[in-house]
Amino acid sequence: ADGAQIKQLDAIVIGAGFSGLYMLYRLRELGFSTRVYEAAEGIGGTWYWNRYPGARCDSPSVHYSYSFSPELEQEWEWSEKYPRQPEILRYLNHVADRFDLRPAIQLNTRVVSVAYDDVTERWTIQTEQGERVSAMYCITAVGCLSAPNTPNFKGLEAFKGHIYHTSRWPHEGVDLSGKRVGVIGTGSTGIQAIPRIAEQAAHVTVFQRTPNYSIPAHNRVLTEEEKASIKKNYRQLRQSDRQSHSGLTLNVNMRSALEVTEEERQRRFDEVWAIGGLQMLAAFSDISVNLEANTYMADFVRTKIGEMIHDPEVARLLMPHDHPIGSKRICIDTEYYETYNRNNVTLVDVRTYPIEEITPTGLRTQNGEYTLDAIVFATGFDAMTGALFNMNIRGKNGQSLNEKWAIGPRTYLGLMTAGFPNLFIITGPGSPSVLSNMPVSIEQHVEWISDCMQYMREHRFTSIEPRVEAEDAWVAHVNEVANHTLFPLANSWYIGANIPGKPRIFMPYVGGVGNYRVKCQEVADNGYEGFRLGVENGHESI
Ligand code: NA7
Repeated sequence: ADGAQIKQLDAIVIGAGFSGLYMLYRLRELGFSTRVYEAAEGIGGTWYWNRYPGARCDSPSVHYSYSFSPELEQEWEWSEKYPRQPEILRYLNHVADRFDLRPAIQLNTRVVSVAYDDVTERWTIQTEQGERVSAMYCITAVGCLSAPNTPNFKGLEAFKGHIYHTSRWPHEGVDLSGKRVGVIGTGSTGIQAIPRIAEQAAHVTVFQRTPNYSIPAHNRVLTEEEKASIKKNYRQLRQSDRQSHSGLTLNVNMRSALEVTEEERQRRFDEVWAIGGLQMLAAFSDISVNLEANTYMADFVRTKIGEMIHDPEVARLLMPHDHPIGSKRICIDTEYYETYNRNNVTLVDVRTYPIEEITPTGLRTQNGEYTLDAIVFATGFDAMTGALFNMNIRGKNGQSLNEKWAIGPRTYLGLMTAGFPNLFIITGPGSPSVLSNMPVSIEQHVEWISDCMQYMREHRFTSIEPRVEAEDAWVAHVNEVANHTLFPLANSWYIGANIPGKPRIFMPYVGGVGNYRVKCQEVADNGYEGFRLGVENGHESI
């Protein structure tokens, strides 16, 4: 296509999940011509794709929602404390309809390249269908956990049964009744799916490499009184979420686990266990920073596991010992451990006896062969960078993002990366995103980006990118903050450890959502300190 045929826009947004929908809404309000490109057949992002049995959010529904529209808050009804995937997807579809977003969203359109033109100083995307579109701004809203990780086991293609990945679960659903099902993976996803699959299948064999700590959700239906009280207090609740450490208001105990008596510690652990969910890690102030404090809690959870599981050998296998609690994403479950007491569930340790191959009729570990009709991969994602790398992004001088980030992602504030002017990354590496309640982080990013675009329009700037020094300082800061916590002690996807060959760099910012918000605002208030702002073809900076 020649230049004349290329659609020209102010902004291209890639992805129509929580981020892309709100980005579109804001830019439309500000009068920027914007179009959203989405690979899926429908909107919803994470909640479009992850339809496996038991899929549910770990943040309470009232916190896991948009705050930008008080009317939306008042009219939408959440049915349960923790929302199920279909309910979140319905919510996002409601948002798209209510704010008339659909006309600007192009579905079934995978972006395969994103390139900056040094001469026109514009971005051009190309879609899988060959369509090319050009814009002054390109905004990625592709999510942090969206590129599936499917380990390349020997023999995979020869398997005669069905293979499923939890994040690509068939929309028509899957009938597993009467089937012998293998599940690989015991992260958040496996832990949610296994109990539901076990209710259906003839037999479930769980292949576990690393046990995780899982806390009961104690999910339940919200009462009418609770719903009314939430609706009355939304402004206060949002304010406190924005200022909180994790984007979720928890009842944080400011005392150290080391300064209380054994009885008091036990009492507090029992209390948070009974509340369930993410509240667990707020039991004491130092669970995520002090190994001794952390070990008290890890011991408590291991004891709970021991109490729940009838077979002592299975209980032993389910108890994590290789990482501090919370240093990998803590899991939240509904009847996970109890499921291992069923007589149609077998736990197989593939740490001691690794998976050797998939055979036409099942799966073989170093310890023996398991006959299976279906295999479910609950093996997670190439987190934070995978979806960005899949789009072949090229910035100034044709530099590829994949090359620039080959030894680890480099951003300033998680929002932009030097050499890629006017490319904004929503919830990028170096931002608190994946360590937080996502909608709160997403709204903050979207608002920062749209404020920045508005500022540039008002001041007639045409380009913005981080100064290299500012980016280097931010990367160093992200690492330094992480090193004050126990996070680097785990082989987690936060650190790229789940993907063979991926550089081991701690990617998210653990400094807290509230502090991060203040920092981003200061940068903006100081005329976008640390960024280079330019005028058309002038490269003038302030
Ligand atoms: P996770 O948390 O990355 O879990 C993936 C699981 O799959 C985990 O238990 C892995 O074991 C296991 N896995 C991955 N590769 C293999 C191989 N090759 N062999 C055996 N086992 C393997 O992904 P989830 O989808 O559960 O959750 C991702 C996030 O989504 C979650 O944290 C929430 O934020 C939402 P490992 O621990 O690597 O030994």
